[in-house]
This record gives sequence, structure tokens and C-alpha cells, in this order.
Amino acid sequence: MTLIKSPKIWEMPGRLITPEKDYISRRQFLKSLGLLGIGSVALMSGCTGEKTAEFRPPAKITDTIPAPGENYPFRKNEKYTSTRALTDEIVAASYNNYYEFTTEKDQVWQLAARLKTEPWEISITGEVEKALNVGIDDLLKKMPLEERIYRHRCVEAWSMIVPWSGFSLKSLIDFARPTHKANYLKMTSFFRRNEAPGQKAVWYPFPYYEALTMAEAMNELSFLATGIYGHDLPKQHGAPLRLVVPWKYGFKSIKGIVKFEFTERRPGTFWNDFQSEEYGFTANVNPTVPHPRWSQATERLIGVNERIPTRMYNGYEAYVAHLYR
Ligand SMILES: Nc1nc2c(c(=O)[nH]1)N[C@H]1C(S)=C(S)[C@@H](COP(=O)(O)O)O[C@H]1N2
Ligand SMILES: [Mo]
Repeated sequence: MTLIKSPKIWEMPGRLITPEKDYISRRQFLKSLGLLGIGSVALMSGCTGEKTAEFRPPAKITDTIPAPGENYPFRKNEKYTSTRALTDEIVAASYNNYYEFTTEKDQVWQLAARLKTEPWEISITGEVEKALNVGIDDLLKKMPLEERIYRHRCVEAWSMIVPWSGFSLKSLIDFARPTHKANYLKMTSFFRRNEAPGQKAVWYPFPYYEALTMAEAMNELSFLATGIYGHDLPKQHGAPLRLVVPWKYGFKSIKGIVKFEFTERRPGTFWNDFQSEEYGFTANVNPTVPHPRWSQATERLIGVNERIPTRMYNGYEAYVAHLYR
């Protein structure tokens, strides 16, 4: 018998991608009731006598952050830097979008701890001279590693500034040797319902998948991150491998990648296939084009709660505007 969990009201497609201001007011509401935070949850179960021998305190957020391995720190590429201060690391690690685990941003870090990231095989396939599989550790040995500071702008109108460690997507493409028929690069995330409870939500087209044109993928900004803040990626940020395309809305930057596939025709993408009126294939950051349900003119910088104007292509116009003329 197959058990299909009926959707909870807060998981229903109707409330997909909560506009930032609703999210904040809901948090403030919960806070006013004293219902926010691990401390209060532990306290509540204590009061009601639910604390049994099996009770395990939840992992602390600091437990989810890896220590710097022997490769670190990666060489800083000073070309990609920021005049604004970096986002606080703990803030970035506790406010995530990763629907494979949950749609609640402040709970991803706890649930993602279940994902098994070792070993991690990546397949490279489609329009390539020779399809192959490679383990993440072997791949890293072949790639030119560096650190870059990038801005990140979510379609929900929040943003952050973080240092990524990794390598350019172009270096992976050179390694993959696509044929002349390759016009697009599709990337797919892992699919493991037993480790990722959000993947049981049958209305989403999991596994998550994204795609770029070859010109976008070859652009110098397109980056594959294996680390953040000078150590490997915590699982909530997409360990062990995620895309970073900083001139596009955050949903293009797919996490937990297991497959790169070169294609002749344009592939679908997770959000565009799910809600095409709200999320496009190209999804470049553009302050003049509002989302159907909210403005994109400004964004909230997480950690400092500063509201700042959104910039065309998220400020990366000089690198990418020529791709769209
Ligand atoms: N596999 C996968 N990748 C994903 C997502 C997701 O739900 N699943 N969410 C995207 C969205 S909407 C954003 S804003 C960023 C968030 O990255 P972060 O949580 O590391 O800040 O990841 C993107 N990549
Ligand atoms: Mo996002």
C-alpha cells in the first residue's frame, strides 16, 4: 500500500514562496506568542511532560557547519568582491530555501543534516564526447579552486552577500567536452525521499532541476560552489555541490547537484514547469519587472534587515547584459 500524506495547509501550493513581508509578519506573530526558537520548543515539551527517554535535543546550528579542510582557504579571486559587509554566517546558514527538506526557511538546517553527502557521484551526460561519472573528491582535484564574494538575490526579495569556495562552471564544461550540438546545460539534484522529507510532497516535480543556455553557463560569473565562508558547504547550503549564478534569481542556483546533462533543446526547469506565470526560464534579476504578487524594486538584506534598492542583473550588468541584447 502506498501512503500519500495529505498536504498540510502551510505546505499547499497556494502559499508557495511566501512574500518576504508576510513571512516576517508571521515570524513576529509567532514571536509574540513565544512560539519561536528551539528553546521554547524544548520548554513546551518539558511542560507538557512529553520529554521521554527518547528525547534528543535538536542539533545546534554550529554543529552543521564543517571545519575548514586541508584545501582551505581557497585562493581569493579579488575580482569578485563587495563594498558592503558580508552577511553573518550563522544568519545565512539558518535562513534557507531547500524544498527537498521543508518550505520553512528556518528549519532547513536541522532537516538537511539527514542528507548523506559521502560518497557523492556526479554524472556528466547527454551531448558530450564521452559520458562519465566522477566522485566529488576526484572532480575537485582537477578543478582550479578559488573563493569569490557574490551577492545573492532571492525572487522573494531578500538578499545576502557571501564568500563562495569552488570553481568556474566553465572549467567543468571544459572537462566534460560537450559536442557542437550542446545548446543548453541541465542540472539535476539528488532524489532520496527517505533522507529529504520535503520530497514526499507529490505536487512538486522532484527531483529539482535547472538549466542555462551554453552562453550563460560559459559566462565567467557562473560558479560551482563546494564551500562557503572558508570551509565546505553546510548541507543546508547545498553540499557537496551547488550552482551560483548571481545575476539570476536564487532559484536558478540549484543545490545538491548529481547530474550535468548537455542538451540540444531547451530543457524545462523546476519552478517554470510548476508555475510558469510566476517563474521564468531566464529569471534575471530585474527591479522594473514585479513578480505577479510583489514588487522587485527593493530587497531586504538578511542579518542587518536593511532594505536596499535592487539593481539590474543584481549589479552584474557589465558581465552579462550582452547575453540578452
Ligand atoms: N535543489 C534545490 N536547490 C535550490 C532550492 C531548492 O529548493 N532546492 N532553492 C533555491 C532558492 S529559491 C534559493 S533563494 C537558493 C537559496 O540558497 P541558500 O539557502 O544556500 O541561501 O537556493 C536555490 N537552490
Ligand atoms: Mo529563492
